[in-house]
Amino acid sequence: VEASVPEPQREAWRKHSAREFNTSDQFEDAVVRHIETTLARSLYNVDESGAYAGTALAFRDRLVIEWNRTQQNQTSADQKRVYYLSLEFLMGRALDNAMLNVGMKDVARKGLDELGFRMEDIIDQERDAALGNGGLGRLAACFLDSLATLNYPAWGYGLRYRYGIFRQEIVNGYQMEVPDYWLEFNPWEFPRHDVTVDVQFYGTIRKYMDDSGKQHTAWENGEIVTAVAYDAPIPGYGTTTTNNLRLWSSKASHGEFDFTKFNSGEYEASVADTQRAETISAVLYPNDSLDRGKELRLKQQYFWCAASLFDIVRRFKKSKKAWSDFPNQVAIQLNDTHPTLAIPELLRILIDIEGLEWDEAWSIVQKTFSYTNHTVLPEALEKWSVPLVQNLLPRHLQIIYDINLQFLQFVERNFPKDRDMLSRVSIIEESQPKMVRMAYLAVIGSHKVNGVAELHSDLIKTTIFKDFVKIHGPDKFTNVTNGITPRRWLHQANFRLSELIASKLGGYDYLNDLTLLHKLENYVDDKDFRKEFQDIKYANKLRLARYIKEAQGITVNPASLFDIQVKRIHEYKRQQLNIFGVIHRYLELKEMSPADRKKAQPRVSIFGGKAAPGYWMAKTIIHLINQVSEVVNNDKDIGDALKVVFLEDYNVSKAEIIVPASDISEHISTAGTEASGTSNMKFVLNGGLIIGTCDGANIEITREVGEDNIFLFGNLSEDVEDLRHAHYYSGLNIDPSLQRVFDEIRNGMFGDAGQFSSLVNSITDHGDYYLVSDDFKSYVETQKLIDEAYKNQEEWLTKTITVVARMGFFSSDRCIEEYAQEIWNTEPVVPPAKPQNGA
Ligand code: OX2
Repeated sequence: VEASVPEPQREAWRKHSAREFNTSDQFEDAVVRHIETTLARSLYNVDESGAYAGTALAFRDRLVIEWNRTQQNQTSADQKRVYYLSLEFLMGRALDNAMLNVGMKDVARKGLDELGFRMEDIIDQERDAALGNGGLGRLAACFLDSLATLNYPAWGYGLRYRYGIFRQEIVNGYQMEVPDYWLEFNPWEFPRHDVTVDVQFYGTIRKYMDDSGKQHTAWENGEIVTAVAYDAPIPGYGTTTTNNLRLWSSKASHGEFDFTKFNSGEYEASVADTQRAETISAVLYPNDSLDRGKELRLKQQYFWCAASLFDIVRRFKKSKKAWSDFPNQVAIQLNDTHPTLAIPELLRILIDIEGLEWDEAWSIVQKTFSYTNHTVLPEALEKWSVPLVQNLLPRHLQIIYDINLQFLQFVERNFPKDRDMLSRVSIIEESQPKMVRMAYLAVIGSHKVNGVAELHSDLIKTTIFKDFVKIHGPDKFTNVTNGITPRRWLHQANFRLSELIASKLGGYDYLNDLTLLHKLENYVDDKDFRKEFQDIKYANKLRLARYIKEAQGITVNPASLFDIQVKRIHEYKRQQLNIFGVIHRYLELKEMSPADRKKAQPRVSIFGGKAAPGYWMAKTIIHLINQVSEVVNNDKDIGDALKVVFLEDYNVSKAEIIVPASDISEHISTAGTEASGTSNMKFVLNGGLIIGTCDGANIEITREVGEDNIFLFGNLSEDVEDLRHAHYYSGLNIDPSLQRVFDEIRNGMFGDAGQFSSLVNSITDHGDYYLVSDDFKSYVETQKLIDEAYKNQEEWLTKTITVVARMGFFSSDRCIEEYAQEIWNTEPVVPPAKPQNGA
């Protein structure tokens, strides 16, 4: 560690070193001091937002102390670091998490109470950090929590979007997008104006020879944009390890505006440059599992990869180690193909700037990178047009061509008989225009490629990467089934349940070793335990019911069966199957006698999720759900038998209220389309059962909890292709009950039928790609089984306790251990002991 203060003065530093609060009294000191000095407010004008700010700043101080210590300690430990490159980090709120991770929530609650505030109201003041779309971004956030908790030296690298995912408003049943300006007050980030990187775009290539006759390539005359680092501390649970999340913000390289231009009268041009530069990190692309091929997106990707790589290389070079040591010091995980440009970028740095030969550079690159694939959906596999890359990143395109040449020569030597192989596996697709296939580049440039659940990891080996298994051998491909952090998704979201579990397991150790949950099975017959478990579920449903009333104005009975589907709206996730099922239920209820209707199991169908702004079919599905909600909820015949709710603006903090309140949650994607899913794990961990297809992690959840404790239905992934083929050649078999649903929609039961024709026709006339008609019957039958099962509350309770006890496998801690051992080859760093003087 480089020293800056000479030894004789260090004693003074140690004496005055910042101190952490430990008691509620010290906590109050810190809060009041921040409110009075940092915020310049006082007891005469402090509201809840002020109290939130004071509390956040008090905890921030604590985190910063641990963070500095962790970073120093990790640097001197000199071990391999992990860098998790992700264009999305869906962090949600930080305060509650910080309080629980450092174990000071009770202290803070007491302090806030003494200062005149309620903890829950203060927590509620914080805005979500919503720098992600869905599962991929939330997985990155869970991984950061686990990496810190397990004491791995790890950094996240991403973009600091000025606008995160849009806020969703429902107006007349339609989704409207409103910008999410989340940075107004963000106490969790630290601008590092001294940590900047100049990133180049466009420009030209010059080849030249040095005095010794060696060939060089220079990339010159481009446009420069500056990346500024913003750091956020990531505290581990029950450890002092506090890792770093570094997000890059873009700004013009000449500062606020270009004085030369300004002075020569080109005021507007000077401002326009600034804006163009700042646009790069301005907005998160709101597409989940969809690639749109837009230049600004490619700019974002390169800007972030170049800044991160420069930073990583700069850190490595300080160690003065040989380049061959680079992969022993650095592991870079590519979260999907979004950061794939990091591969040619590292080659460019090593060859063009550091002067390494190709072979040595390439070997370093392959040992450094590994790649996680999250989808087999063709529309989500990134491809960039060659002319676009050529213009924006001319040197990288050359390098990509060089990689491809070497690779194809290797393939040709090894598979001389398979003549089509070369065009199938080429990084360059020979289309009009030519395209760069990013997933192939990611596979070729990495030493390991993983899928995110067993079925998915098998599927990538037999579909999109089939040829690469032959070429590189099967060992390059592996599986790491996704997981979730039990800290946020149980301890924080469902504190009473966490407390109950701790009371039986003898403490909170299970939060660091989720497999300990299995001991709960000893209590399935324990009367008091059962009662408390059931009461907690009811209280969580009551909390959600209150929220539904407050947010949507709909009254729901918490004694009803709560059936929840919250996730991005996508045809493959099949919210349309769910809402058609709801309509079917409604029609059946309408036909019943009032006496029979009274006997029917009351249900609340709850939906939530955003549609990509340009995805019309998804928006139509949202509209249909809202129209059905309108009709059903206002039908006097129906009453409590059925309620339909669309919860506006689903996000992480709302998930923390929704997830603990489910009886049933829906994970009903067409088999083979959902790579894993992670909310399925969250719901079960909180004592909800699943209705689901044999897809993604549902399969492994079934294996763990037992077939009797999950409601599976629908066709299997191996049959999907044949069914699609049959639709095409022999037409569909539409079940009469589904036909009825379509008839009523077409007759205008839910408003103007024209609004929904594209949705219905996609099934009846356009091949039903997602197999809604094939799975409808078994879906509806399975829902009936659920109604029946729910009537026996004692058996239901036994199931829900049993599944919680069997969820130990799905902790993101387990994922991180697998990545560390199988992919990164890294070890934890023992956190430093706390200094004795209380500082
Ligand atoms: C999602 C997948 O759709 C989901 O199944 C998975 O659980 C999650 O990633 C985390 O692995 N964009 N989002 C995803 O894939 C892509 C592409």
